[in-house]
Amino acid sequence: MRLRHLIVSVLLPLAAGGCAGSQSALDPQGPNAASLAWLIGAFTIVCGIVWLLVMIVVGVALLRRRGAAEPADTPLAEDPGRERRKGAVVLAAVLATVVIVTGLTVISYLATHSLTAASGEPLVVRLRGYQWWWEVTYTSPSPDRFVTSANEIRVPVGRPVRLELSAADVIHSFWVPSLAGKQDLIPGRDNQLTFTAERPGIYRAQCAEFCGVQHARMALVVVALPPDEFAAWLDGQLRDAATPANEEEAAGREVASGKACAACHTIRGTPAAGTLGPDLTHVASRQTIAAGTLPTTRGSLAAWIADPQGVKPGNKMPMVPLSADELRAVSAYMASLK
Ligand code: HEC
Ligand SMILES: [Cu+2]
Repeated sequence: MRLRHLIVSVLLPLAAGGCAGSQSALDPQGPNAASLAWLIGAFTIVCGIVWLLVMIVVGVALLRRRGAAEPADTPLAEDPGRERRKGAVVLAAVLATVVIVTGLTVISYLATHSLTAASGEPLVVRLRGYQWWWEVTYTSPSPDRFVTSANEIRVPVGRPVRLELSAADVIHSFWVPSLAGKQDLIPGRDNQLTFTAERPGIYRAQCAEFCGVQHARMALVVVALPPDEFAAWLDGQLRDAATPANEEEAAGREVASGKACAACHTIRGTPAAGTLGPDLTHVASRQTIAAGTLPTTRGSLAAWIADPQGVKPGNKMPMVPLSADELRAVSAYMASLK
């Protein structure tokens, strides 16, 4: 009874604990993540078997010694047959070790190799890490089709995506466990990561290298879309910011281009052209603001603009003093930037 309780209490958390979902290396949604999941599975099984064998041999040795102790007065007595058997066992163990270690090295080399392999023309996306948000730039063979966004990467299903990783300030690390392995973003060094999403879906990523006070609130989502939906979305992103539909939004645009906001943020089609913060041209089309901190709604935009330091203490956006009317107008305008 007690043993059963023990087994259940050990296995249940393992079975229930975070093995699936939108951020799990054990629930791969693309070939790159699948090869890593396969690798960890193979390592776990092989090492588990080795551990079990060692434990069995140790157990047998402990039990047998009691009965078969050699007479104390002849410690050097030789039994040629027994010596030969011992030698054979040691040789077999050494050979098995060599085979296992070599095998594991080869499969891990092959799996690592497959991480940068891509079939077909990849979509190249530049990902730049800032304290504490992600700048995302979609590149294209024609320079007038570059688009900058933040904290969200949209990708077409089935097409390889090559991320070109860089960092503006400190070392960050990009990890989207459902789709790929982990890769660092290092100031002054360009890294790459390739992945393919096989199914439409939303996959969560997280900065995986401690990068300062708001490291935990530096998330990102990868949204995988059918290719035609992706193309339509990209065309929409290429357009300038939506023109205000009413007086309130027009007043909000005045605030965004007249106040300090414009020094840090770009809103294409308006005078705002700063580059210290996320591009806001289509901010309302993204799922979250402040790198996964809040869902994008008019209310959370207002809460953020009114007091960014209260929402995400220490982040690099200062509170810009606004009147109640200005705050209402600018958040209405932000919410209209689909
Ligand atoms: C000194 C530069 C600076 C100023 C001034 C500034 N911001 Fe920001 N803003 C930032 C930074 C940096 C972030 C990213 C913060 C983070 O997520 O850590 C940000 C984030 C945002 C976001 C969320 C965007 C997203 O996609 O996550 C909005 C919306 C925003 N700012 C609007 C404004 C408005 C409106 C003003 C003016 C009232 C303003 N900002 C003034 C630097 C600035
Ligand atoms: Cu980071």
